[in-house]
Amino acid sequence: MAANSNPKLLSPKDLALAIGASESSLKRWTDQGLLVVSRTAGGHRRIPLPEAIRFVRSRRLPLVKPEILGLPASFGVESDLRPGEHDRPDDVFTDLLRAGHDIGARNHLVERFMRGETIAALADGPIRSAMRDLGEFWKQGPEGILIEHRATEICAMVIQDLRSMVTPEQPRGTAIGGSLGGDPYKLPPLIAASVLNECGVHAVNLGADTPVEVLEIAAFGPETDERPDILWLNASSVSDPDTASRRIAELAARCTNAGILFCIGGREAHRLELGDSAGIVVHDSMRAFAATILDHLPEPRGSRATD
Ligand code: B12
Repeated sequence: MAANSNPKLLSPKDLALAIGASESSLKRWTDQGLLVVSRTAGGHRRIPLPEAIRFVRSRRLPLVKPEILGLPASFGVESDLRPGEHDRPDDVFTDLLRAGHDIGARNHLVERFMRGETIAALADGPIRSAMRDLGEFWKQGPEGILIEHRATEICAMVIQDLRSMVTPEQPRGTAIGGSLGGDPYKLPPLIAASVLNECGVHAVNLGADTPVEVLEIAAFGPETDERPDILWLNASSVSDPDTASRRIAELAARCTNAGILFCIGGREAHRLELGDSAGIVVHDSMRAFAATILDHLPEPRGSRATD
């Protein structure tokens, strides 16, 4: 599977401008090994965008010119809904989604991400709790369905944005996955792929409604030049638990024999009868998933995702 081999490169001057620091501070940090740089043919320092983002997050640096890092120029601008109205930041996010405030919702999550929260933590926290609350509205009719659908699309957009910031330059492994056949839920597989990226893994997301046979072809088919290291499956909606359980158990056994880590999770994963097969790891949170992945991978050369 091809990795993203061409990330955006920043000069020390670019990054210095983005965080309002001096160029000499930047050079000192690179000399101290705090910031990993590559060199141009002429010997000039260049900082891959994911490394710049890791550095800013790890030191909680302020962003004076967020657009230099590819973040929205409106980043950090206060939304219409004042956080002071709530005790819990997760409730602010729910209100932003409920109001269809896409820019505000994006800024809210991107800011928390830049302050060090992982995508896994944001998924288990504000995203999960907002979608659970907003998921009660569909029962009230079309307006509730509007809120639910719009919130799903806003979350998908923000997760894509976050994902683009953690796409690994030199992946430590490859993964493929999606939601079960008949399962319409798109956020869990998108989040799982993003969490894998955040763990340094190149991930191909096949999205909602992916029959088990399709995953099998993706991992073992004749067209597959390289087997993935990890295969993940989301089971948010299981229509025929018996058939699904049998197929999943077969695929998991095949993965185990081939040395592929098989992971499953989702709201309805508990409905599957997967037996005690040693190869099946069932997760109920993205943080637990990240822990399994990091445990499975060889130690990274640089730093790892923080929580
Ligand atoms: C958005 C939504 C939809 C959308 C989905 C759009 C899309 N393309 O994704 C649509 C409109 C299709 C839909 C349809 C339906 N829905 Co719906 N839906 C939701 C809603 C509001 C959000 C789901 C979501 O994305 N959550 C965000 C994710 C991130 O959270 P999560 O699923 O909890 O996942 C977390 C963990 O489980 C874990 N995890 C999940 N998957 C995985 C995978 C891996 C590998 C790992 C490691 C971890 C992991 O990590 C996540 C983060 O912590 C939920 C409410 C809720 N409580 O979730 C209702 C909800 C699930 N839906 C519900 C219902 C009733 C339906 C319908 C029957 C409505 C209808 N009458 O048509 C249909 C059924 C569709 C089907 N075939 O199953 C009910 C289910 C009730 C029940 N019986 O349990 C809920 C709970 C709403 C409610 N309170 O009534 N739905």
